[in-house]
Amino acid sequence: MTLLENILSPQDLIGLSDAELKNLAGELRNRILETVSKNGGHLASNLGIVETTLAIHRVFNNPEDQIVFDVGHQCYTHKLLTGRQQVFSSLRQWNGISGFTNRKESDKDAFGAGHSGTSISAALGLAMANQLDGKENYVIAVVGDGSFTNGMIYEALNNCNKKNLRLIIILNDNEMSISENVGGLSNYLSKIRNSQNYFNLKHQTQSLLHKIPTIGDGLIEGTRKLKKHIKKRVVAENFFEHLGLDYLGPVDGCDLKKLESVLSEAKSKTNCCLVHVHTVKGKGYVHAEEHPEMYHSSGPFDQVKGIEKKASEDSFSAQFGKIMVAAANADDSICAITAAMTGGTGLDHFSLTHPRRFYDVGIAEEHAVTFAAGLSANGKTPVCAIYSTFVQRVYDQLIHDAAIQKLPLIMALDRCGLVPGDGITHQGIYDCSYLSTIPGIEIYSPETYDEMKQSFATCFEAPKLAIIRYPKGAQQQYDRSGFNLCGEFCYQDFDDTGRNQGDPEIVMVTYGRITKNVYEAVQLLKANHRIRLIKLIQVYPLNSEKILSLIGQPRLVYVLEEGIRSGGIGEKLAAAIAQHDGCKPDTIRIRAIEDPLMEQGDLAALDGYCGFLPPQIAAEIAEISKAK
Ligand SMILES: Cc1ncc(C[n+]2csc(CCOP(=O)(O)OP(=O)(O)O)c2C)c(N)n1
Repeated sequence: MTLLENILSPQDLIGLSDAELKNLAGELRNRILETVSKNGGHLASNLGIVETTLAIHRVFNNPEDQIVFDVGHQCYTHKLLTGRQQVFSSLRQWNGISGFTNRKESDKDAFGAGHSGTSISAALGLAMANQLDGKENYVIAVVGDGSFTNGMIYEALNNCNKKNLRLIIILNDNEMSISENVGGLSNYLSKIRNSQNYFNLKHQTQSLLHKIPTIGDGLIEGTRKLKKHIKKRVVAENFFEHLGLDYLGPVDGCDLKKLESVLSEAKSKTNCCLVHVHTVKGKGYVHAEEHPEMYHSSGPFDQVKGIEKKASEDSFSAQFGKIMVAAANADDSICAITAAMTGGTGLDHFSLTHPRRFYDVGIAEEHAVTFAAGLSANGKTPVCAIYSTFVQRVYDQLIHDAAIQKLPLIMALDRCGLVPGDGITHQGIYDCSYLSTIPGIEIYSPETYDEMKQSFATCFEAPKLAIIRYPKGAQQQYDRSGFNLCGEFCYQDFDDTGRNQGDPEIVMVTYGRITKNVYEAVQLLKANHRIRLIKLIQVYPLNSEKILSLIGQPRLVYVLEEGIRSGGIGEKLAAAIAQHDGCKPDTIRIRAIEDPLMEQGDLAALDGYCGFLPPQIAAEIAEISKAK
């Protein structure tokens, strides 16, 4: 039996010897590596934080003391120590456990996450609630240095200057976001790390100051002044202390003993205390230590060989990168902006070929968009590349800083639609609904690389506030040769009924990745039904006249949308039909995402859950047709 198998709860960590703890850390790393290499996941961040998590669980009493992990992608050791060993092999799989913290999964996950920068606000709320209830439990927020580039972190820190709040912030500084961390804060943290001796000196001086006795009335004032003077000369405060927090560190994140000692000291502080821990991303797996960015988040790979480097051009992200480089070569007003996702959005090559017009602003989507609007106001053509799920944060910036000011701005939305693996917090299924409410916006949802290229060309030609949205991965493969292109959409008629009686009985409307599923459903139906399949490329605003005249008067209009139903393109089309005199179908059905709170899984599982698999679509249509 391994040591890890004996750890059924954090209480089992108490009483382990130093040697046993060291072995346990090794076992945890092996288990994480073994699982991530099979299922995919966030390897490097998790390997780096093993000892820190062990120390937290030895010093604090979870779940009474609550731990809030920022982003939540680095919580694997926490899951393994808190009763989830048996199910750990189901990490990120359908009906399995989440790759992030999740309140539904365990009461040991005090707060769920997936998006960066929320931990300190949430932890402060938890701690305040405890204080109101007279509880003495601690709340511990664990935040990476990458996430410290987030505006919300500072909004929360600004509120942490309260006395007797049992809140401890652990800054997990591995010098990396997904790629190298950026900006002034990253430089500042490196300065703090490099002044280790200075902080040791500060620590010693502070202890000494406490020991100076204040004897006699006359001496009291003098001693106070002396203390103040020494403090000013030797014990300069850092940024966190200026905000009213206590600061401890930097402490070596591989040294369990030191970590435990510093965390115990943090418990004794009356101010909110920030503990600065220096860790190594990828620790213990040589491939990940050498290439932490590559192992930040990955699919399955061979443990011995590591991830094979292949220059894949076959993805929407890679195509976007190529489009941007070509466009910037031809037009020197074009700029690219990313919020800490250079590799994920396909902008690596752009960052090298056009470094002056490339901006990685850190995990700061709100800032990215307003910054881009500023570039736009002074004549540049900014393209902001952000994942659909993270664009949820920039609704106000798009309205307030782009739309109202009538500033052209192109948003390249990656990972739209259903996203496998990461789960509930990462689905790109809301964007069409809420972004279509922004005045003057245009939304394109290309299904192919050619359509993507054309969408960008249209937006570059006549700059506007536009969204170009596309899915994770590669373009779907199937025979599209029968489609007729009509500008903003294309269509194809199918009829193997032999009846050849003119207009289609069923019109199916869809867009994006899911078109292939609809196309395959049509193949199952076309022997019995005359069908017209319309694929939208520009999904908003709809060219209603053109589309509605093509829809005509069928028995059924069936819209399939890989997004939430409420406010989606399907509902907009249904409203347009209702107001149109010429387009009068007997029935309109919308199949869209009804339950956006679905958990993680692969694409087939997610499609199946939503009723998007071709046989499911065909069966639904056959059923509706039978009832008519
Ligand atoms: C709002 C938001 N933007 C982008 C991301 C994608 N993302 C996930 S982890 C990460 C880097 C986090 O860096 P850090 O906090 O230092 O943690 P580390 O992985 O280095 O431990 C990013 C950019 C996200 N989760 N949330």
